[in-house]
Amino acid sequence: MTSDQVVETFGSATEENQIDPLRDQQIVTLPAEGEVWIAGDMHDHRRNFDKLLKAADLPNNPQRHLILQELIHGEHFDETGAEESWQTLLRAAELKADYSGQVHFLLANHDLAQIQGKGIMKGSISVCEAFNKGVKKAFGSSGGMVQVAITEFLLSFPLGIRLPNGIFCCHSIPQDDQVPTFDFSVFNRPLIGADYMRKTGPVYQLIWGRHVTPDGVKQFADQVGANIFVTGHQPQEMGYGVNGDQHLIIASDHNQGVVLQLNLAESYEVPALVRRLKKFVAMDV
Ligand SMILES: [Mn+2]
Repeated sequence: MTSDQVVETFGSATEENQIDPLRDQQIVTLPAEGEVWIAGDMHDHRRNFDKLLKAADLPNNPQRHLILQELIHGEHFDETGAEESWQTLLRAAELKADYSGQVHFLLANHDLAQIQGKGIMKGSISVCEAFNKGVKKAFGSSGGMVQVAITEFLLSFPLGIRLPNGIFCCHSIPQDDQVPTFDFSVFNRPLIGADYMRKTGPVYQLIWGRHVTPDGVKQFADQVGANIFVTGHQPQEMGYGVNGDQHLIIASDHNQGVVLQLNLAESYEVPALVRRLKKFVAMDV
């Protein structure tokens, strides 16, 4: 693909995110029919991503929705330190462009760091700089143009996806002490620069939250009007973690990683959700 084609693909996917008929401001609401497959953090795990797309088989399953998050910043480094997760992000953008009604994204903290060009280190390396180096390596003098298209694409991701059965998907939940002062209007209005600010911005607080307790989850759920949250963000060695009776955490970036496969017409409590988890290692595709 040429840089022009790549920019065009990211541009189409950006537009599809923005004009999504299921979207109202920063929330996408899925219909009460069909299925949804929810993936956790992917971090450029290409084997799992391949399996996911193959198994989901979107062209032959038009009733199936797919939720993706935190696709970038993985382990594919070359000898010069260029990191190449833009390739997986591009595949996801192609998928959105081709199956716009079925593919949905959630904004994650690694996306925000990449938008801002800083904020996450891996040892002494900035993963954002390594990502940009990968783009530059592939597109040379057009790298800057591609980088802008990627930034626009990441900025077009919604913050939350509401399922008709009371489940709310987002990348993370604000830490407990931020919930009482959290600006819940962030879901229902256009975003401004201050929303993304480190520590104080509600977007930042939402997607960087860690160590949230079941009490914090309950407070947040009451305000959002949800029963159960399905999030990513916190690493899960066994692929998932149960945080009280209103919060399931999933991860998709290793062999024990999982995807959550739900029927949109059914209701679930957390134990039932756990039974609907499918491990990538057990996916025979
Ligand atoms: Mn994260």
